[in-house]
Amino acid sequence: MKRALITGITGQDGSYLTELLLEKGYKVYGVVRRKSKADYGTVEHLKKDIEFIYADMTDMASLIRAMKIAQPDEVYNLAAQSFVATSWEQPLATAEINAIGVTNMLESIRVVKPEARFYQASTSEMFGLVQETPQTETTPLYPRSPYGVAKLYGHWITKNYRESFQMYACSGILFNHESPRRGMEFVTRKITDAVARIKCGLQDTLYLGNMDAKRDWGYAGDYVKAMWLMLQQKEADDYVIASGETHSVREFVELAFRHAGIELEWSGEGIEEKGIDKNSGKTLVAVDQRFFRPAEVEILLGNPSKAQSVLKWERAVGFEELVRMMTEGDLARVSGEVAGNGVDA
Ligand code: NAP
Ligand code: G4F
Repeated sequence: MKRALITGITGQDGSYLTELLLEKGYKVYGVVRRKSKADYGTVEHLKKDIEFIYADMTDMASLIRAMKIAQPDEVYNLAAQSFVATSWEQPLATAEINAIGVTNMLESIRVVKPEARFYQASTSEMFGLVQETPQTETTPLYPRSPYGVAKLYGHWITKNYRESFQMYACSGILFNHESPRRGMEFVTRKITDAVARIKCGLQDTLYLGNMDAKRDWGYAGDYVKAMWLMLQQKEADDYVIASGETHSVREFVELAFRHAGIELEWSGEGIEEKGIDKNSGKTLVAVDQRFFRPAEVEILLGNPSKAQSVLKWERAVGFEELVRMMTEGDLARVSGEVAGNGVDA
């Protein structure tokens, strides 16, 4: 039985990766942080199948302890302060977790079990002010947020440990991936949750920032398969994982409302732009300056050719299907809550 240690197991990707590894017969160990109220996040439903270890990316002693307990064949480092907007509010904590935390994990592996295979959750946010389109493994990096800068360190320290100590250490440069388990503050989930709340009469308007931003969005369940594949190769390497399509935030909004049976038409520009319900004439979407970022990543578009040819990785879920899955998930959840609370939807 193979053994895996997953940091960030309570997050979106942690849950899909755990399901995949359990299906493959792994023994799964998950790093969790101590909280005032026990909370297993997205893996609540898998609690009985996981061995949890209390540790923190900023505390190397705790990671060494986690390595000693788990004795893993594979380590998946998914833990991060992953919300880009927060990285301007907490740049030092972001660096401690997303940059130094990676070295803490790599050193812990070196001390306890250097032959363990290591996956680092790198990100398309490192491309930032993109230097070429589409982005590949060789595109120059130009991060635009404290999050992106910290992840760039994590990316390079992973490469450096591979080259310095011959460790099997890979970085997956993953483009945005979403799901019904996505955190509520990320734009896709914020949209699908708002669509459901508006549909159920619990919210009037969805306020967003830059709707011109374009992202290469895929489904998290597809992307965790690539993480696993990266650790099954003969040689460690880095791979771009992307859908190869880019869509604006505005397109995502339109499609999510359409799945809920609401057609929008747009009026105004910039901060005055509004999404209006064609039927009722009500303003359902508006712009709020507070959601703009100090520096923006305007467009991301990845080229996953290397992963397709070497790893034989393919995504199964396309953009429309992803939006449908997330909107339906939130519609079911919110309408269930409304029914449960006795509120008339
Ligand atoms: P997520 O849902 O925000 O999950 C982050 C996880 O990290 C949570 O389990 C969180 O634990 C844990 N964590 C945060 N700080 C920690 C610390 N100091 N010590 C230990 N654990 C800590 O993120 P995700 O979307 O699953 O993404 C997984 C990884 O992929 C992240 O590294 C992210 O930066 C990267 N990534 C994500 C995407 C994407 O589109 N989703 C794209 C590229 C790269 P708590 O539950 O205790 O908060
Ligand atoms: O959903 P987002 O917050 O994701 P972002 O910044 O692209 O980061 C995500 O993907 C990265 C991979 O590229 C990961 F590394 C990272 O951990 C995270 O998972 O924002 C997407 C876009 C941005 O351009 C943002 O400015 O949506 C724009 N946006 C417009 N209005 C908004 C909003 N984003 C949020 N969160 N909230 C808004 O109201």
